[in-house]
Amino acid sequence: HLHFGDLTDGTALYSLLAKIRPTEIYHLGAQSHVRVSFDIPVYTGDATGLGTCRLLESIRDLKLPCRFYQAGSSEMYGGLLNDSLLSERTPFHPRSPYGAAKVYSHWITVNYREAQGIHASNGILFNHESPRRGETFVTRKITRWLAQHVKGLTDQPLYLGNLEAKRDWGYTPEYVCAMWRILQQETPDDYVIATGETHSIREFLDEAFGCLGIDWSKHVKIDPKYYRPAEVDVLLGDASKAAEKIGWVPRVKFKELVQIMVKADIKGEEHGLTEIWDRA
Ligand code: G4F
Repeated sequence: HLHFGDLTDGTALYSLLAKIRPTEIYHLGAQSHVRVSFDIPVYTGDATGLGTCRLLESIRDLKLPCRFYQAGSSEMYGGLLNDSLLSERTPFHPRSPYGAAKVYSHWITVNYREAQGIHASNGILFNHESPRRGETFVTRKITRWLAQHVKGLTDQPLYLGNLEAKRDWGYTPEYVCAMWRILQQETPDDYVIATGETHSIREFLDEAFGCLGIDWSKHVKIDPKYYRPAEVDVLLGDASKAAEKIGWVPRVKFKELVQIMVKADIKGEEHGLTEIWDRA
C-alpha cells in the first residue's frame, strides 16, 4: 500500500504510524542529493535531519513495539583520514548540508536507542547503485546518456562535473539485504556497508564506455555547475563488522555493477522503458 506522507509533517507521520502500527520501519526518506543540499540547506536539514526525529518521537509516543532502521550515509565522513578505511569508529566530518543532516539523524537514532530503549539501528551505507538509480546521480546519468547515444537518441555531449572524486560503489539489491539483516538482530547496532573498493568517475567512464568500445573523451564535457562548494574526494569503507556480526558480504563489484547498469539502460531504450519511467 502506498500512503502519502511528508517527513516535514510530524502530525501526518504520527497519524500514519498510529494507523499502520508497523513492526519494522526502514527509514530511507530524505532530500538525498548532495549537490542540491547546498541550494536548499534548510529544507534538507528539516527533511533529512529532523524527519528522523519526527519518526522516532512518534514511535516513542505511541509506544510502538517496532524496529527502526535509519539510512545513514558515507557522506557523513569528509573522506579518507590518514588513508585508513572508513569504519564505525571513524569520526564524522560532513562536507555538505546533506552530510550534516545525516550526522544528526545518526546521533538522534543512537540517542533514542540509548535513552528510550527503542530498537533503532543505523546502516552507514556507501554509494549503492542499480538500474533504478535516479538519473541525476552520476552513475545513472552516465549509463543513461550512453544508452541514448548508442540508440542515436541524443546529439548532445554528456556534461559532468568533477571526474577525479572516488566512490565505493556497491549494488543496491545487496545493500537492501544488509538493511533487512540489520533489523533481524536481537540487539540494535550501527554498521558500515561497503565493498572495500574505490573508483573515480573517470574509471566509471572508462568501464561504461569501454565495454561498448566508445572513447568517452570525445563525448564528455565539463560543466562547472556540477562542481560542489566542498567535495568529498575519496570514500572507501570497511564493512568487516557487518561481515562478522550479520554475515553480510558484497558479491557484485565495480566492473559487474557498471555492466549491469549499461545493459539495463540499453535494454530500457530498446523497449521504450525509459520513456515510461520518465512519465512515472
Ligand atoms: O552520484 P553522486 O551525486 O553521489 P554522492 O554525492 O556521492 O551521494 C550519493 O551517495 C551517498 C552515499 O555516500 C548518499 F548518501 C547520497 O544520498 C547519494 O545517494 O556524486 C558522486 C560523485 C561526486 O563526487 C560528484 O561531485 O560524482 C561527482 N560528479 C561528477 N559529475 C557528479 C557529476 N555528480 C552528479 N550528481 N552529477 C554530475 O554531473
